Amino acid sequence: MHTSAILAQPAAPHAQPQLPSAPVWTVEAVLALFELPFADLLFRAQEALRAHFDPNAVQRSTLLSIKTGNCSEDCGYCSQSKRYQTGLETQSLMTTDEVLAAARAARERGAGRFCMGAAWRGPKEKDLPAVMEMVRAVKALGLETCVTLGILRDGQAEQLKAAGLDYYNHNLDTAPEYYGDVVTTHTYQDRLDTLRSVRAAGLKVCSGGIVGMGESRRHRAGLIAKLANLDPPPESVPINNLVPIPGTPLAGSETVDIFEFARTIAAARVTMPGSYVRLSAGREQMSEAEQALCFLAGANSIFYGDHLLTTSNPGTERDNALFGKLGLRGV
Ligand code: SAM
Ligand code: DTB
Ligand code: SF4
Repeated sequence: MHTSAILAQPAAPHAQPQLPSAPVWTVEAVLALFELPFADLLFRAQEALRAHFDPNAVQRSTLLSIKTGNCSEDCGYCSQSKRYQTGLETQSLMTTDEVLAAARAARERGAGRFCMGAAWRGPKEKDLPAVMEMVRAVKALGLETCVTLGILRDGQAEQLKAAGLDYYNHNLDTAPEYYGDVVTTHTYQDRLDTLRSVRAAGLKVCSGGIVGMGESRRHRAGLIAKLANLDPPPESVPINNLVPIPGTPLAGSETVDIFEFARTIAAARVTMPGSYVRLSAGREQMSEAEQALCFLAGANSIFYGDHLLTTSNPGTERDNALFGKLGLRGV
């Protein structure tokens, strides 16, 4: 900008004192992390983890699909889009009693947070009171609450906050320049706008993405940079490994090797050291050693319970056995 243009700016009438801004992560800087020798990257990730967390404590969230399938959107990875023949059994919105039964069972198994997901582009005004009732009821069990309902309109995040919601999950999923290859029915800017309204309502943000959708390493670095540059970064960052769903456009995507997946987790840990980084979908397809590598790379959260939304997850017995072998403590 030309100097006279700067001088021409009128002073803000009630200028706020400038807060020190968070460091900005360029895509190049995140790519440089990906390119480190593997042991160097994992060492950086462990340093970051240990500066902020008990390195052997793993946060556990249980997922429940409260409304399944028949979604208007065309997300190329998703079993729940009505545009793809995935053989999914659809289900309309559950009752609060059904949700409560699942939340009680999750609490008994040791989950600390209960996440409710709905296959909507976004909630309609008429849907929100029922979801708010579920949030109130789950919260009253002493669990942290999270919902993932899609794009929010003005005022909806505030209503959810008033019902006692702790977290809203809304993933950026990939780099901005690759998003249009994955989804065409809404935009990256729609996702960012929802994250902004969630933050403005005082909710905690859960936002991450998917690895293995045919994206490049630069795209993976671009996703991590976008998340890390949110101000503040999300408190919770789920990193999903694509679960290929037959019938979806991305079902045939090439699998990303485990070292590249672990590098993505480590890059999230180094750039967002104070956030929970969740080893999310795709654990069912990983060996114990591969999951252990992801914990070494800085993951400190998982989905806990037999089911994700429409696909399976390792059972709690298997997870408890793995935690025993690794000396990890579920929280
Ligand atoms: N409809 C809402 C939305 O799209 O925001 C909430 C539910 S949506 C299923 C939540 C997230 O699940 C997606 O953003 C994506 O990151 C993840 N997801 C969905 N299908 C997946 C798959 N097959 N493999 C890995 N992650 C998946
Ligand atoms: C997230 O990042 N992963 C979860 C949760 N947030 C909602 C969903 C994973 C879905 C995996 C495929 C399925 O079960 O349909
Ligand atoms: Fe619908 Fe969410 Fe699946 Fe996209 S990811 S098709 S918005 S349920």
